[in-house]
Formats: sequence, C-alpha cells, structure tokens
Amino acid sequence: MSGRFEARGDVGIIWIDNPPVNAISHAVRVALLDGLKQAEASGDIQAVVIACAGRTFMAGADITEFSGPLKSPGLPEVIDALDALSKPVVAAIHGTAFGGGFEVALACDHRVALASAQVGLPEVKLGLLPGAGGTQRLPRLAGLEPALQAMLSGDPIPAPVALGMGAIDKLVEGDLTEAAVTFAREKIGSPRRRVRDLTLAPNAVPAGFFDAARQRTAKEKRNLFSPQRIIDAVEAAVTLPFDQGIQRERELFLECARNSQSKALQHVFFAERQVSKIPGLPADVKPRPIQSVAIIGAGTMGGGIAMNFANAGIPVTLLEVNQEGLERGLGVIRKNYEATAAKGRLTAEQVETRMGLIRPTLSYDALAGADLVIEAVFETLEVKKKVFETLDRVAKKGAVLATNTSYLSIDTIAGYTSRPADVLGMHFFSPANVMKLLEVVRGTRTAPDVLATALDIAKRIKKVGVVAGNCHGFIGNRMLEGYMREGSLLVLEGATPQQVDQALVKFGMPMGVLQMGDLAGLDIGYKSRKDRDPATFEPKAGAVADKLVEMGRLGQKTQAGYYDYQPGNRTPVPSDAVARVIEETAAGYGIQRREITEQEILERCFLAMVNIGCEVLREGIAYRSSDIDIVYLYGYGFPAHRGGPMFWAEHELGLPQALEKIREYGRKYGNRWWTPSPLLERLVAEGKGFAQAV
Ligand code: 3H9
Repeated sequence: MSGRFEARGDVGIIWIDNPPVNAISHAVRVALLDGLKQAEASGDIQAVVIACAGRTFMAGADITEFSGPLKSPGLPEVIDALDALSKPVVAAIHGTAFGGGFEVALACDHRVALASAQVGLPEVKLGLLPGAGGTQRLPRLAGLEPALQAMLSGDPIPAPVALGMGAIDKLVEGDLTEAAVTFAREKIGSPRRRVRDLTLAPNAVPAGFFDAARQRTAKEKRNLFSPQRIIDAVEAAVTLPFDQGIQRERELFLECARNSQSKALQHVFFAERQVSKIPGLPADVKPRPIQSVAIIGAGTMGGGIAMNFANAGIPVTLLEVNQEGLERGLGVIRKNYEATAAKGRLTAEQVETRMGLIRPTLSYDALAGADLVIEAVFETLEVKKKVFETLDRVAKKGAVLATNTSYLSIDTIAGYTSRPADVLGMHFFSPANVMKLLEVVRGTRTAPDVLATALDIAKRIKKVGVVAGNCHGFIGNRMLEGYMREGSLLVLEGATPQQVDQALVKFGMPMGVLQMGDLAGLDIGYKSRKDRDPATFEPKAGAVADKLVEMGRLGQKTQAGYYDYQPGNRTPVPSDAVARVIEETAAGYGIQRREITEQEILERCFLAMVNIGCEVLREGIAYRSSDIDIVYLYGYGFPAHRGGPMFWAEHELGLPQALEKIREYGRKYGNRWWTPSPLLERLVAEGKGFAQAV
C-alpha cells in the first residue's frame, strides 16, 4: 500500500507511504488520484490535507521509472485532478519536498511545513526540468528571479527561506499533521486559492532578463542542455497563459528526458548511492570510533588533508620533520583559510577555531593518542618504510594506519608493521581540501572494520569514498596513465598541446591533459620515469616532458611547461620553444607529423583509459563500473553530464564500437597499449553491458 485516505472529521487526509523517500511511483500516483476522488465524492469532507508517512514528504518522481515507458496516470494528470478539486487542499511538509513532490505541494492551495523541512526543484541535477507545473507555478508564487535561481541551481531551500519567498505559507512546530488539519479547517468555505490563477505582475520582467540569464547560464553551466530549457519554460510562464505554459513545459521536459545528458546524470545519481555498498562487507561491521587524527607530513597534501578534519571539527595533530617545514605547512593552511574568509565563506573566528584544531608537532610521541594516522610523506617505499616502522612502535593499539600513497603497494606498506589488518590506503586528490574523492584502498589483509572506518570518516569529512583494490595507481591513477600517454603521443604525432587540450575541454573536462601536467608539475612524472622499469611504460610518451624538465620548464610553478604562464596567471600561452622541442623529439623518433582530428584525440585519450578501466574491473580492483565513473567525476573533473568514462564508452559510444576502435588503434599503432581487455571482448561477444561484468 503506497497510500490511504483518513477522514478526520470534516478534513480528509491523503496519506502517502512509500519508503524510504516517498518517491512518486506509479502506485503513489494512483493513491493520490484515489484520495482526491474520495475527497471529492464525500459529502462530509470539506477540506483536504496531503501528508506523508516516514522520514520525508515526497522527494520527487520515482527516478527508477524514467528508464521504462511511463505508466498512466502520469504526475501531470494527478496535478490536473488536484487543480480541479472543489475543496481547499493543504500540503503538510516535513523532510524534503523535492521535484515532483514540491510540485504536488505547489498545486495545493496552501503549504505548511516544519521549520526543519526543505523544499526544492533539483531536476536540473538530473538533466531535467520541473515537469509537473513547477516552472509555471513557482514564478507565480515566489517571483521570477528567485524561482529561476531555485530551478537553475536545484539546491534545497530551507523552509524558513521558502516562507520568505512566499513558497510556503506557514511554519509549524510539534504535530505537523494536526497543524495542517487545523489550517485546512480554517479554509473551509473559502474559494480555492489556485496558484495557476495568480498572475505575474506586468513589471515582473526587467528588460533583457531572459537574455542575460541565458548568457550567464551558458558560462556557468557550460555544455549543459537542461538549464537553457528551464529558462525557456520560465519565460513561457511570463509570456503565455497558464495552460499553454504548462504545455510548453511538457514539451521542454520531454526534450530534456530524451537527451543523453539526463540519462548520464541519472546514472550518476544511482552510482553515488551504490558506491557505499561494499560487497562482502558484513552489514553488522561497526566502524572504529575516530575522535582524533594525526597526519604525517605538512606538505601540500598533508596540509590539505589536515584541513578536512579541522573543517569537520575533528582535532588533528600535524607532524613534520623540522620546524621550518612545519611552519611553512601551517602558513599555507592559514593562507587557504584566509582566502576563503576573504570570499565571505568563513568568519575570522571560524578561521581561528579551525587553526586551533590543528596541533603542530615534531615528535612521533604526540601521535600516540590518535585513533587514525594518515601518512602523507614523500612517495618512495624507503621513506614510507621508516614512517610505518615508527608508527608501529608509537601508535596506540587499534589505531587505523593509513597511507596517502598514489601508486605504491598497500600490502608492502602494511608489511612494515606488525598489524597489517589495521593498515589501508586513504588516497586524497589534490587539492585535498577541495576534491570530493577519497580512494579507500583495501590491502589483502585490511580488516573489515578498518575499511568501514575509512568509509565512515570519508562521510564525516564530506568526501565520497570509493573502495579500490591494491595495484599500481589503484583505480584513478592506473587509468590516468593511458589518458596521459595518448595525450603526449598525439602531440608527438602532429597535434599541438593546445589542440589536444582544447578538444578535451570542449568535451567537458575542466582542463586538458597537458595543462594538467603543467599544474601538477612535469617533474613528478620525470622522477617517476627515472625510477621505473622502462618496460612498464611508453618512453616516447615522456620524451617531450623530460626535455622540458631538463630545460627547467617544470610547469606552472616555473611559469613554463608545455605552455608559458604570466606571473600570477594560470592561462596557458602557446610556446614556440615547446613547439621546437616537440618537432625535434618527433624527428628523433623518425615520426612523420600529420594532421590529427578532434575525434582521434577524444577516442585515443578516453578509450585508452576505458580499456584499462575494463582491466580494473576484471581484476576486481573496482567493484562496479559505476565506481570507476565516480572516481573520475570527483577525482578528475570528468563531466557529470557524460556519466563518467565507463558510462560514456557504454552509452555514448557503445561497447561494440569501443572494442572495434581499440582494435583499429591496435592495428595502426601496435598492440602494446591497444590490446583489448578480455572483459570488454567477452561483454561484446555476449551482448552484455558493464552491469553484467561480474
Ligand atoms: C522529478 O521529480 C521530475 C518531475 O519534476 C516531473 C515528473 C513528470 N526516486 O539519497 P538517499 C532512493 S525528478 C527513486 O541515500 P538521503 C535512493 O536511490 C526527481 N529513488 O537518502 C536510495 O536508494 P537505496 C526529483 C530514490 O536521506 C534511497 O532512496 N527529485 C529517489 O541521503 C535513499 O536515498 C530528486 O532529484 C527518487 N526520486 O537523501 C530527489 N530519491 O537505499 C532525489 C531517493 O536503494 N533524492 N531514492 O540506495 C534526493 O535528493 C535524496 O535521496 C533525498 C534523501 C534528499 C531525498
């Protein structure tokens, strides 16, 4: 049962009960319609309340139904019935009235809510627009500008703010249902107050309002389909009579629903919720309590990691080997906080509270009380060995010992201690205080409750924790190697750095692969190539970067890398010197430089990455292809509207086409890096998708 009707004297309550979030499934739509029919038919019922059982009001349309044919009645039909009712209707809102849920409430005469409730139209985050009257009703109730802003951001609006906007009529305390019933009873006998009958004031539209909104949105929501349609729909609320506006909204909603971006963003919604479900981790495993944390290393990573804990109110001890390093690290942290304060996002007092939570030390003894220790020192096994041997001596029994290594073996590092079950990887992404991804790397001997602790702490510091298995580079950096290799090879073969980068940015990446190298520092790859067995990587791919490093062009930090940079400016400027290095290096390898198309740039960069992703999946390094997508969305800025690299390969390209392209590049460039993953071959042969990979 997804709903029921309760008569409370002369007020009828339509109860919706569809756990966990009262998503408006087919059964809920039927229950709403039935309730409205009963209310209309009953001579005793003079007013109606729509209320929800459980933890929330309706959180929106049931997204799981979007992939199949829509079963009648649709939500617009339900809302038409609500509009047609002859008796006043009040929505009783607690929890979250989102999307279609808020649209049901907007079609009621009045909305009462608990102060803790939130309302909102988050459809834009799913590549959609409010498709059940929201684009026509919210502007009438709340005014054009706030309504448009709410729909373009999709962000939740706290009930007190919604009250101020006019989108909620009354905040109540205590028994919400009783308060809504009393409110509804007061309205008995009054004519209905339908939002559709309200008119926007003729002067509601400042000159050029919609053009300005379109231009601003094109910049702020680059490449996104639905925001522009939201503006079109809201414009219709102003220029067309209500019924025609609704019709326009419907057309635009369907355009969005058919667009590939919406499917990708729905995939992201479910991928985000899947990622915390860890196969094989018993449901009753309890995370270890973490009240204090220690970070070893106050460099860029260590400092950024420390900020996450201070931001969450968790005391953090920060260890460095010398006073100078410690002071430099603390100085950078303070500068970061002060920059945030200067933007008005922190008060001076908050800056001091957070700095106060970070306790600097030069002594390992100060780490003895920490529940979690995260090592963020230099990326060599020699250095890590010393750190973990020392930690094994000083850390308290039961402390979780984590390494922030990007590539090294967790099992090897765990082997430096007498407690490998307590050791795992917690791999943060730079800048560590900003990027939402945390790769949680389980070693062979990591205890289940240690894994659960890392995932729990990820949530506490507002990161998305993705579990990865132990291999060189784990999920993200292992796949990145293919991406960077192809980006660099394309430059040798004939593309300019800017041509490669522009193609990737046009695709939706926040920056190109060569710009990314400049940002991270070309010396990092240079050092790692010197340390690695050349049989494990493509030396040609590093040849240009190696020469640039030897010329002192280390990237942005020296204002020269693949590009030139002006002091204090991150805008890449093409460099003639680099063009010469590229040509000489290509000639040295006997490469005939040629025209490279945008299509080849995209296919080679992303398919190289996806092919490795298939291996990551085949080897069980990632549990699901959607986990890989989440790594790329939150760790590397892959555009969410393309769903992640694996979703892109499966749904934009198609796995058979992806395999064919990989084979084609293998024929052209040799099989060393273009041998198709056996998993990809199997899935294509069996006509399956990534969901059936394991
Ligand atoms: C829309 O309304 C279109 C209309 O304008 C037009 C129609 C014509 N459907 O997030 P949680 C599941 S578009 C189906 O972990 P929380 C979720 O997958 C919709 N399932 O909880 C998870 O399942 P599982 C506009 C949904 O407390 C479980 O519920 N609405 C839906 O952290 C718990 O979710 C939205 O976009 C759904 N709509 O957060 C709101 N919502 O346990 C989307 C959730 O199997 N939802 N589930 O993994 C949310 O923002 C959050 O879920 C909410 C609760 C804040 C409500």
